Amino acid sequence: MAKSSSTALLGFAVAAVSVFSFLVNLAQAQHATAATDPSEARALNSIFTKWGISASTVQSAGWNISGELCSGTAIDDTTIDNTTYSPLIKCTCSFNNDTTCRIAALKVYALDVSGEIPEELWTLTYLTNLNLGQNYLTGSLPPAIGNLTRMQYLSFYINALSGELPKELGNLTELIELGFGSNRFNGPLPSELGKLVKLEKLYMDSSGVSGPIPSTFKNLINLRIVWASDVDFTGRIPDFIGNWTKLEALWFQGNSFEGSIPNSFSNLTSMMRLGISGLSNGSSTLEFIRNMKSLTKLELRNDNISGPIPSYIGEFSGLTQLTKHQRGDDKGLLGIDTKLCTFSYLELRNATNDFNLDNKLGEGGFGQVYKGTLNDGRVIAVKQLHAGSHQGTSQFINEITTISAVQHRNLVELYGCCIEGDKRLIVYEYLENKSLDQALFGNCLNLNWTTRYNICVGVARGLAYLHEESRLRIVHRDVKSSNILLDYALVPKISDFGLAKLYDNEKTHISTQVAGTIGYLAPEYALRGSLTEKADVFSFGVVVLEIICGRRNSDLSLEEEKVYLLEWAWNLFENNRVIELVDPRLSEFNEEEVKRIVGVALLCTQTSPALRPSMSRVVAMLSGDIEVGPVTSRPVYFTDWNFDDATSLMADVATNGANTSYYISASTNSSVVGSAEISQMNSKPIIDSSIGKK
Ligand SMILES: *[C@@H]1O[C@H](CO)[C@@H](O)[C@H](O)[C@H]1NC(C)=O
Ligand SMILES: *[C@@H]1O[C@H](CO)[C@@H](O)[C@H](O)[C@H]1NC(C)=O
Ligand SMILES: *[C@@H]1O[C@H](CO)[C@@H](O)[C@H](O)[C@H]1NC(C)=O
Ligand SMILES: *[C@@H]1O[C@H](CO)[C@@H](O)[C@H](O)[C@H]1NC(C)=O
Ligand SMILES: *[C@@H]1O[C@H](CO)[C@@H](O)[C@H](O)[C@H]1NC(C)=O
Ligand SMILES: *[C@@H]1O[C@H](CO)[C@@H](O)[C@H](O)[C@H]1NC(C)=O
Ligand SMILES: *[C@@H]1O[C@H](CO)[C@@H](O)[C@H](O)[C@H]1NC(C)=O
Ligand SMILES: *[C@@H]1O[C@H](CO)[C@@H](O)[C@H](O)[C@H]1NC(C)=O
Ligand SMILES: *[C@@H]1O[C@H](CO)[C@@H](O)[C@H](O)[C@H]1NC(C)=O
Ligand SMILES: *[C@@H]1O[C@H](CO)[C@@H](O)[C@H](O)[C@H]1NC(C)=O
Ligand SMILES: *[C@@H]1O[C@H](CO)[C@@H](O)[C@H](O)[C@H]1NC(C)=O
Ligand SMILES: CC(=O)N[C@H]1CO[C@H](CO)[C@@H](O)[C@@H]1O
Repeated sequence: MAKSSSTALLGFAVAAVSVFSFLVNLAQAQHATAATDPSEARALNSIFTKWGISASTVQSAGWNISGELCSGTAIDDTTIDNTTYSPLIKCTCSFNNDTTCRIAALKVYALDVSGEIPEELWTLTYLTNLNLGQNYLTGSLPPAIGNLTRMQYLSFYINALSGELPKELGNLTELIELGFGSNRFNGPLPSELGKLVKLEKLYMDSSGVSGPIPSTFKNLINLRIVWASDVDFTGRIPDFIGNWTKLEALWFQGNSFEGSIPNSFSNLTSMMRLGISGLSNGSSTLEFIRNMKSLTKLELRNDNISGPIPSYIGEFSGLTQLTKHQRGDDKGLLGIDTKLCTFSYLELRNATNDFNLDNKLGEGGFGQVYKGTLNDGRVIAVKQLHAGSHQGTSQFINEITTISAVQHRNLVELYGCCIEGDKRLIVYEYLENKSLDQALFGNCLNLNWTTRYNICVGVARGLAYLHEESRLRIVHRDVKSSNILLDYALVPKISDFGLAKLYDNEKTHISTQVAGTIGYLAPEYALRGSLTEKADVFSFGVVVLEIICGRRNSDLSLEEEKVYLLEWAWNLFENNRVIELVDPRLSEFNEEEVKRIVGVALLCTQTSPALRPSMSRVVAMLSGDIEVGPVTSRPVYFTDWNFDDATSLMADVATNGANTSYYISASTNSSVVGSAEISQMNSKPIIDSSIGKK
């Protein structure tokens, strides 16, 4: 440890006189009317150096720091929250009577910065606003964080921070907002957090903490928004929450609470959005909502709610969503036995202009997707299941329950759904830039190398979250380019959870029904029905190759040696020619990154699931935090499986688009590949061949 920190200091000294000297130009600063405190400038310099944030990154964010750090956007009247620039600082120059400026706000948001938080950060004691959200920060939060006592807005949301939360967080008594959700912390919430009496917003969902909510939290009566889903909170939901009378939103879904919903909740008259799920060992009635006249969304699932929906609910004019589910009997998964009433069919028909073909966005798994605009102006994507779709109600419910139980930047967001008669519709956020396969193979977007690289990292993060970080461990089972959507900023979002399955990392599930898409299916799963999260890792590897090469995983129109992407990639890899894989449309790319990514893709597609890395390791490898391990064995592709009719199978798939999700009923016998009957879960019957006669 001591050795590495002295190396870091040396690195700083070298950097300070070369690339990063622009940050601290004291000679120039003397002419300015207000100058940044030199020790703060040095600290920031050092932090940015360690995080690999360069002068050009800063420049393109509209922050000109040649010369004086506290100038330009760092001192204009925006806040770090209402500009899109990142990284950015804000200075305040009004301390004492001197003209020294201090760093009052620091934003390093969504920059994919990785590594630990440099200790210099804890010397910036004038900070009131620190946003390090959506990066890949690792390591723990040290007690020194307690030195930043002026802090009002603090966010570490969506990172990979670990360890226990330091009790010194309780020293930050000016805090108004605190976000540490979507991280890998462990241990309890420190009782000292109860000292944060000014706190109004607390985001701690999927943070990894556990145990009971400390009794000191009774003091947090200024809380307005609390996100606490997907956290292993135990014990009863505390009665004192009924004293948080300013609460407008409270999310307690997927916790381990027991008992009932406290009666004191009836005092939460400002509540607008409330979700509670998975309360074991208790029973509640809906009586507590009597005075919640401002409710717009109420979601109660598996809470053993009894009694009728009260008649006064009609007076709740803002209530657009009431979801009341009870435990189902399917795969231990959250179940539904009542209708979701979120959007009416009529409303969605209206929104999509009667499912007008002009509004059709594409073909999702099992159904068509339309763009729509609701009366309130919100733009949505609506998936309408085919009348003849084989996706049954259970897959439909599966999709809704799975996706509503998870939340991540790289997963598509569910807005709601509608079942009316035999009509089944799912409503998602609308994503401007369509699907990855349309971008890659449809020539509609020109994705440059940086964008492609970021898409690989984003998809990897979404999967790492599903597999390792969310409390529900989920295998997606249908990872493919057409199931990855791109938002306005080309951030990838995984969609289509119709085939998703909960899994238990201790066990390999053997199933008789294999589901997925040919070309992306992991061999052990396709042949033996043996399912772990490593099946997704395989599919991810295939998608990555498609991203690099800008072509589908199989394409019969290409020269023979290129038809099967995995095979071609492996041949080039063996001959040290992987650069030839790169999409010819890319005029610029980074050769080192190409080699790294291809290495990762080949590791992910190893035949033995044990040789495939976990998705968190994939993220680390893609970010360059750890070395890409050795790729040892040639990946298996359909052509290697000795199917009697493998060629005709591939031909069928290729001509009809290798893009459709299938169910395959396979033998569970693991030593012999039994006859597997493939039937398509789509209206067009294409393939009806027997595979697997070894
Ligand atoms: C940035 O600041 C330097 C020094 O104050 C100045 O010379 C330069 O013109 C500025 N650049 C821009 C783009 O504003
Ligand atoms: C940003 O917020 C500050 C403080 O609320 C306000 O004064 C300023 O006008 C806002 N700027 C923009 C560009 O919205
Ligand atoms: C600032 O200057 C004023 C006027 O000279 C003086 O009264 C005041 O005490 C000074 N404040 C500080 C914090 O030094
Ligand atoms: C935190 O503050 C204490 C007391 O002011 C000081 O001794 C310590 O060095 C500070 N820690 C850091 C990391 O700045
Ligand atoms: C900071 O927090 C620690 C642990 O809760 C406590 O012992 C210490 O007194 C606090 N320091 C200050 C200045 O409040
Ligand atoms: C709620 O606040 C009141 C008034 O401060 C207090 O008397 C009561 O004990 C609190 N309830 C709980 C459950 O903490
Ligand atoms: C609601 O708050 C009032 C006033 O603080 C208190 O008397 C009452 O007991 C609370 N109701 C419940 C059900 O806790
Ligand atoms: C259920 O609640 C009862 C009474 O509070 C308690 O004795 C029992 O241990 C609880 N069971 C479980 C499984 O939590
Ligand atoms: C559900 O609530 C009913 C009372 O409404 C109770 O009899 C039953 O034991 C509860 N079930 C569980 C699993 O707690
Ligand atoms: C359908 O749209 C029209 C206007 O475009 C609106 O007046 C009507 O209320 C809408 N109906 C529903 C059910 O949303
Ligand atoms: C790559 O494309 C993105 C999005 O279109 C764009 O913001 C970025 O500047 C491009 N990068 C390069 C190096 O061209
Ligand atoms: C690269 C590209 O075409 N991006 C588009 C994504 O969507 C936004 C919003 O519609 C467009 O402005 C971009 O041009």
